[in-house]
Amino acid sequence: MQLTQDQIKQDPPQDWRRYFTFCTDHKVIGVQYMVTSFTLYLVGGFLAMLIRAELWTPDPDFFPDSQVYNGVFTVHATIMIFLWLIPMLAGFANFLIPLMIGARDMAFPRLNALAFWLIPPGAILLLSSFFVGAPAAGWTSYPPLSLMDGTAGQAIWLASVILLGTSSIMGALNFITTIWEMRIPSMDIWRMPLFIWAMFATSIITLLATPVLTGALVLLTFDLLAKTTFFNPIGGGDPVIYQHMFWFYSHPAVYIMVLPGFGMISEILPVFSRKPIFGYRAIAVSSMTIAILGFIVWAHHMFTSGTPEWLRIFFMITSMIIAVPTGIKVFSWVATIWGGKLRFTSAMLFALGFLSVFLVGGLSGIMLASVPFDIHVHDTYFVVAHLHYVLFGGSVFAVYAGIYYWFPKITGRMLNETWGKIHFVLTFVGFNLCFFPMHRLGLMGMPRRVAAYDASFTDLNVLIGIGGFLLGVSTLPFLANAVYSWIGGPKAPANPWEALTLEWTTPSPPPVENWDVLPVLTVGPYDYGHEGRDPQEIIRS
Ligand code: HEM
Ligand SMILES: [Cu+2]
Repeated sequence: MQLTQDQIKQDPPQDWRRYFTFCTDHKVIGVQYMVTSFTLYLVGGFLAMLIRAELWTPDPDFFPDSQVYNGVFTVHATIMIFLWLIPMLAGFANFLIPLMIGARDMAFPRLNALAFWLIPPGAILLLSSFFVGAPAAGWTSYPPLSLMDGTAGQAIWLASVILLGTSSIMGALNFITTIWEMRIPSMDIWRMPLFIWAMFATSIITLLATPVLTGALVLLTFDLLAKTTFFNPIGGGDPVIYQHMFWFYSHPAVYIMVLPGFGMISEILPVFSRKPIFGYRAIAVSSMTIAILGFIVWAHHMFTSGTPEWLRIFFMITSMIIAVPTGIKVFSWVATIWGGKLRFTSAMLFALGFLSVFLVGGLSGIMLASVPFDIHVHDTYFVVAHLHYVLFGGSVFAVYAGIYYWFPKITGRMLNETWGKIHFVLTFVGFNLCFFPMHRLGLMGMPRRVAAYDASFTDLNVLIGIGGFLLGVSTLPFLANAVYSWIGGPKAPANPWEALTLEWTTPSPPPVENWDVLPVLTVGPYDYGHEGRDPQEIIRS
């Protein structure tokens, strides 16, 4: 069929202006996601500084109105989950999936652009809630608390999260279809890079779990605005049903936030160890196992919600079992670096940092999975310590590792390694100083989500505050490095780290449609150190 002039698309602008358009190039969309979500990370981080300022002293003096404090931590958490980690990882997925599987774009480019363009309105909505009284019921938004006061802020929160959930469902559809249908013919599933396996598992979770959250939030919206009583006990509703629906999404969602990070770590460790990944199939299969098991552990968040004994035992056992596939990964990563020729680049440092701190979060997770222990520390700072060890120590460290690793491919420029290392040290020290003492604070009995606390907790809170502010400062060298390098850093070659996955076979940054001639798969993704296969060997011979 002959295309009419109207149907032939106008060439989109090729300079920076394309980032502000409804562009369908997966690489542009990837960068749009990453830059937007990083900006929101700074906003969420600023709110975290406000939280630490309030908790510097036992009295509610920084925010004399504690409801404002409640709004600050609610919006902080909502941003960190729905506007920073989930979209940031979607950004990596967008940029990398087609490049790693030898495709020219995503399966549904326009749906892809639409998914991104739902994020800015979601963000603006959420932040605008501060003008009408921010939502104050926590990121979990449990009824009846969320139905009590501050209707406008709560309604805005609901609209925003429903919008963002819709965006991630669209993204997941695209990722699954692209991975399944668009690999170059020579790439069977056992030659897919592990990041691709991880994104496949993640997208299945997103597709199955997010609609349940949306359902719960729509019903909550009715309760809030139309005064129905699905969850409101005053009219005979059941608030615990909301908790089940919420956690049916939100436990799997922790894997939505960490599986892509696992995938990135599996790419980075072999490159900087010059060794094949240990246990490729075990890592791939464990991602799928986590995706399945992740759906039968949710009620471990509800051990104190009056759940019957048999149910608690069931969820305690399944929660402990999920540590097995996670442990398989950690074991494989350690075995990968064991005896390798390690190169301590910034990406590698963040990957190793990830390994050490994520392990702590995994262990406190197993502790929390035990019903008697959880009843003791539920809703204390111990939980806050655990979730930051897995979400910051896990996901954020992995995101930084990924940024240092793929920045040359994305921007065509190298980041400064010295500043990268300074960034790593500040982050690692600040992180542990901020979040490790929270374990102790929780065991001592300090409740989470409060602006005022008993004076006996002051010393630890000051220490945590210092760590928190250090963590805030640690972002600055990164920010300066990223901006400066993007504008004027040294030009990046196609394959600066001598890696074997397909994204490194095209120039940095890759051209529109990725390759002039599609690459041919000649080596496996992790064939490092094999005679004649490792690019380093090839260069030497
Ligand atoms: C070994 C695996 C894990 C187990 C057994 C586990 C167990 C638990 C349990 C039982 C709680 C509830 C604590 C309470 O409220 O009393 C919890 C909270 C939490 N976990 Fe994990 N966890 C694990 C891994 C993870 C991972 C990988 C992430 C994220 C990447 C994560 C993120 C969270 C979050 C965000 C919360 C707090 C939820 C809230 O109340 O806001 N966990 N975990
Ligand atoms: Cu959970």
